[in-house]
Amino acid sequence: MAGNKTFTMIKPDAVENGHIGAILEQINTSGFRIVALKLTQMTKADAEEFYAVHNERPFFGELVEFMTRGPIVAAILEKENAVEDFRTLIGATNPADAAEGTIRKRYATSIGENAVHGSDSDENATIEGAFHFAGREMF
Ligand code: DGI
Repeated sequence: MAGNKTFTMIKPDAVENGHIGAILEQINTSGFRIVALKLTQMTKADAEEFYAVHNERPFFGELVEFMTRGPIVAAILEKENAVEDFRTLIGATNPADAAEGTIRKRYATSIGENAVHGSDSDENATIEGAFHFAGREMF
């Protein structure tokens, strides 16, 4: 899984607010193929591991609490230049700074509850995809 794939989560806020369909539609019409997909919920241990790189940050507790409070949609996406193009599609971390038409601009509510995740490197896309999916769940 190098170069042409990325990993995403539709976060609990966007699931609660009924945006799963609209976000998947925007992902598909932007040229990404869905390789793996499921509705799941992270445990506290899952979220602490997934976001371990942030464990010294002041918002870490809040981030773990948020990401575990309800179901998420996890997906692996395929496209040329997937990681960078998907980061462009979702927009800046803080929706207030996100470009018009981006997923976070449309569906996020705050910097903490920002609707979607997108891997920040090919290496992390591989690690994060494997964290959520078994080989037989990837198509
Ligand atoms: O790669 P991103 O998701 O755009 O951003 P990141 O890797 O810097 O941070 C990961 C997540 O952590 C981000 O999507 C939301 C959360 N986060 C980042 N900065 C803040 C934050 N949450 C809160 N509450 N406050 C922050 O300043």
